[in-house]
Parts: sequence; structure tokens; C-alpha cells
Amino acid sequence: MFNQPAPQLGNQYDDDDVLRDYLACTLPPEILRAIEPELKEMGELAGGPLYGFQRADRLSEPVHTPWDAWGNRIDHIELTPLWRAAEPLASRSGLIAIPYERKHGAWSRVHQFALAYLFTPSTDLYSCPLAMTDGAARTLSVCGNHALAGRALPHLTARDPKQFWTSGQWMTESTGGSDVGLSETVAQPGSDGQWRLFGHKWFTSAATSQMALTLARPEGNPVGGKGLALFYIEVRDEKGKLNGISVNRLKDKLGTRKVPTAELTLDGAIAIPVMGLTDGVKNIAPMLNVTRTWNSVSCVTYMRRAIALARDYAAKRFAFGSMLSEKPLHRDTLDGMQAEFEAAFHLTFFMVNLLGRIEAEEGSEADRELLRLLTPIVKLTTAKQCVAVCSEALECFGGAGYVEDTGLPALLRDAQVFSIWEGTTNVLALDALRVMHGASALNVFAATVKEATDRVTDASLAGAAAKANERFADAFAMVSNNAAGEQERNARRIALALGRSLALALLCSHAARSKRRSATQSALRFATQVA
Ligand code: MFK
Repeated sequence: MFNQPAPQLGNQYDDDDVLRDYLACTLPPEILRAIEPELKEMGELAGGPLYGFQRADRLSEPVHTPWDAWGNRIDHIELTPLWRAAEPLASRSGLIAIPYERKHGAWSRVHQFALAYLFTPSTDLYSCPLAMTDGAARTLSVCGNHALAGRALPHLTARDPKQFWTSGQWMTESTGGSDVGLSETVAQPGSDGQWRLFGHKWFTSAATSQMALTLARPEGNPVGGKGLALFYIEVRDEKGKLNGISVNRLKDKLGTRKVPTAELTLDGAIAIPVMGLTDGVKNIAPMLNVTRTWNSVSCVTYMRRAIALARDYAAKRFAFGSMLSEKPLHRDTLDGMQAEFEAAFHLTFFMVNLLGRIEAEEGSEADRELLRLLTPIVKLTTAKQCVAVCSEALECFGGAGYVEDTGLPALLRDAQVFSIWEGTTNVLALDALRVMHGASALNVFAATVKEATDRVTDASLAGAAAKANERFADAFAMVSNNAAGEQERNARRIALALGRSLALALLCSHAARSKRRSATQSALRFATQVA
């Protein structure tokens, strides 16, 4: 009987022309030489033992045990074997430490996210707790509260797995995930000088973290986001007892099944204000921006994984007289997916590079404005691309892509979360619109598109670069349309046009300096997909 060979992966660094080409064109050679061994090692794990572990562990899910045998409330959450292995690997590899150690200065974020990009698709969304941990570390390092930073940062950025902590980001309440200002959790000051939180958190990802940043309204504060305050919570005391927190249940989700997303009750949880007793939404924003960056990198690498599997399969699958990889229509389909992936890659790593420069204090005020606008735009653009590419990848396998024990359906289920958590497409599009109105960010964005397309001197790319400028001009015209209600109605169109036009400009600019001929093919192809 005929059995189709399963798709396989090689070393995920060595096999990734797009990543290697970007790093070679971007990093100073001595930095690339210094970090390449780590990347190779992670690439080997991700395509080999870790990928095997992921497939073997496919069916395991976290288990919540509310009570012990003697009636004590314990709320133990047992993580899956893959996640238990992912945590020490992440800390030892410095996936959080790297941008805080800043050994490679302004390049430290590129270093971190290149490594995270290799780690992520073989660890079933362990990038979720890492994203929140990085977000908490960033927030604490800029909040000015030296006592809290001094207590938590050494754990969040530890390379020693025994010292390493992850952080939760407890924001969402049942009043709504997007309109955080509606939060009902109350903070009460006690006569002992400690604050205690009372309320319900409806969607708390990775409830096994040692600490969390959360929002609550100090009693008497006004309604809305300004009346909330940002609080730091340690989840358990030194004896392991929960800090006035109970886990009501784990969520039964479409995907991200290994992420222990919980509903929590806070009943007197002792918490410390991070920076004052108001402006909670504004003060948690550094965390949101970092987790949105992780989201974008995760989208890019999910696309890369989906395409790597589909390409390997195409080289092994014989039908209608030849291999799928030799069929013009199938190749064309893969080329379209590849173009989306490469555009998303350059867009995302442009943002990552900018973040690194700003954190190393090498960025200008204009860079800060650009990053503020780019973060929601890149997050929403790459999330939509990721769902589309993962869906197409399943189709590349025919029926096998729809069968659970191939491991392929999980790609699509997990991809669907990227456009939902950390701000939906519409909420982020409105956030971007607000930023465009309040500052000169759109002018900086315009200059970035122009600078990227001006670098394209190769005649073969001229049409594609012109398309990037045209698409940007369309978005600019929509922003300038002041008819009542029109801007809000167009916000998603504007944000996607901005995201895709800059992605095309950056892809063209990269293709113009790269020695990889396929970069030009992808730029030309992506230009046809930028409607
Ligand atoms: C693989 C990686 C994945 C990561 C996994 C993480 C899993 C975590 C699970 C979750 O927690 S998911 C839930 C995440 N929730 C959200 O992302 C909330 C989505 N909603 C928004 O982002 C809304 O736009 C927002 C809540 C911020 C709107 O609230 P408000 O009360 O209308 O706030 P407003 O007026 O927009 O902003 C208040 C202040 O914060 C303003 O400053 P000013 O007071 O000075 O004017 C804003 O400029 C500022 N601000 C808001 N968003 C900001 C920001 N500043 C910087 N960056 C931002 N992103």
C-alpha cells in the first residue's frame, strides 16, 4: 500500500535563506559571527529534537487541580511536558535576558528576536509567557520604581532556570477585552499600608507565572482608563500559598491549547502600585507594545514554519504524473505565500531593529513616534497575513492538512489567536488612527516609505517600488478625508494599506541590496498582492 512520507524539517537556521540573508545584510559582521553559533544551535533543536517532542506531545494540555485530597484549595496547574522543557531552554538561551544585558548594544533586539523566531514554532506558544515576561521587564525597567525593578528584574531576565520567573499580564475582565477602562477590579488600601485587590480577571494567559502586572481601580477613583492603576502582584508567598487568588477554571479555546489561560478571582490579593494610583492604561502600555512585537515575530515565524512544511511535502508528493514541486500552479501558490512571509519578515524586523535602537538610546524623537505608530500596524498586518498563509498551507496538503495527527491543523488554530489577543485588528486600527492625528508620526512613516523606495535603483524593481508609494498615497488620502465618520469607517483599510505599503517598500529595498535573487522575485510577487 502507498504511504505518503511525512514532511520533515532540517536545521531551521541553516534552511532559512530569508533570516540568514537579512542578518548578513543588517548586522555588523563581527556581531553575526558572535551570535551565529547560538542561532545554529537553536535552529538544530527547532527542526530536530524539539519538533519531534512537539509532535509527540501533541495531545497533552495543562490540567487544573483546584483542591487537594484533604480539601485544601491548591489551584495547581500542571503544565505539559513540552512547556516544562521550553521554560529552562528559554531562560538558558537568554530569550528574555538578551535585550536587558544589551551585550550587542542597539542590535540586541535583533539578536533576541532572531533566536525567538527560531524557538517559537516548535514550542506551542510558549512565546506567550515569554512575551508577557519581556513586557513586564520593559515596564519595570522604565517605571522609575527602583524597589520593584530591583526585586523582579533579576528574576525576569535570569539565565539560570532556577532563578527565572515569568510574568502574567492580567488585564481582561468580562466587561470587555478591548475597552480596558471598563475594568471593575477594585483596589483597597489596608490599615497595614498594603493594597488589596478584589475582582475577577476573565482571560489571564499563562496563569502559572510567579508574578503579574494587572490593573485595578483604587476606591474612589473615576471611571475609565485614567482611574485605573497599574499593580504588581506576586502570585504565591514563600510557602507556595496563593496570594488571595483563586483559579476558577481554564478556558476551553480554539487553539493555543498548551497556554493555561485562566479565569481568576482576586479576593484580597496583596499588590503594590507600580507608578502612582492613576493612568493604569497608559502605564501598562510599554508591556502592550512589547507583547505586540512578540505577536508580530510569532506571526512571521508561523508563516515560515507552514511554508517549510508545505515545501518539503511538495518535493515528496507525486500526483498527476509529477512531483507537486514541479507543477506550475502549485509553485505559484507557494510563491504567493512566500511573498507574504518575506514582506512580513522585513516589516517586523524593521520594527524590531528600531525598538533596539531606541532602547539603546540611539533613536531620535522621530524614531519614537514611528515605533509608536508601527507597533499596532505591524501587529495587525502580520496577524492577517499569518491566518491566510497558514490556511493556504493546510490546503497544500489536501486532506492531510485537515487531519489532526499530522499536527498541521494546530498551525491554523494557533494562528487565529494572533489577530485577536493583544488588540484586535479594528481596535489596533483605531489606536493607529489616534496616533496619526496626535503627532507627526504619519509624516515620519511617509519619509520611511520614501527612504526605502529611494534606495531601489534596480530597474527591475522600479514598478514594485512605485506600487509601494501609490499604496501609501491611497492611505494618506484616506487619513486626510475629514468627512464625518469616514476615517473611523476606513481605519482598518488605512492601517492595512500602511502596513502593506511599508512592507513592500522594505522588501524592495532589501532585494535591491541582497545577493539573493529570490528576494527580487518575492518583492515583485508581493507587489501584485498589494491591492
Ligand atoms: C506570542 C505573543 C503573544 C502575546 C501573548 C500575550 C497574552 C496576553 C493576554 C492578554 O492580556 S490579551 C489582552 C490584551 N488587551 C489589549 O491589548 C487591550 C486592547 N485595547 C486597547 O489597546 C485600547 O486601545 C486601549 C485599552 C489602550 C484603549 O483604552 P482607553 O482607556 O480608551 O485608553 P486611551 O485613551 O486610548 O489611552 C490612554 C493613554 O494611554 C493615552 O495617553 P494620554 O493619557 O497621555 O493621552 C494613550 O496615548 C496611551 N496609550 C494607549 N495605548 C498605548 C498608549 N501609549 C503607548 N502605547 C500604546 N499602545
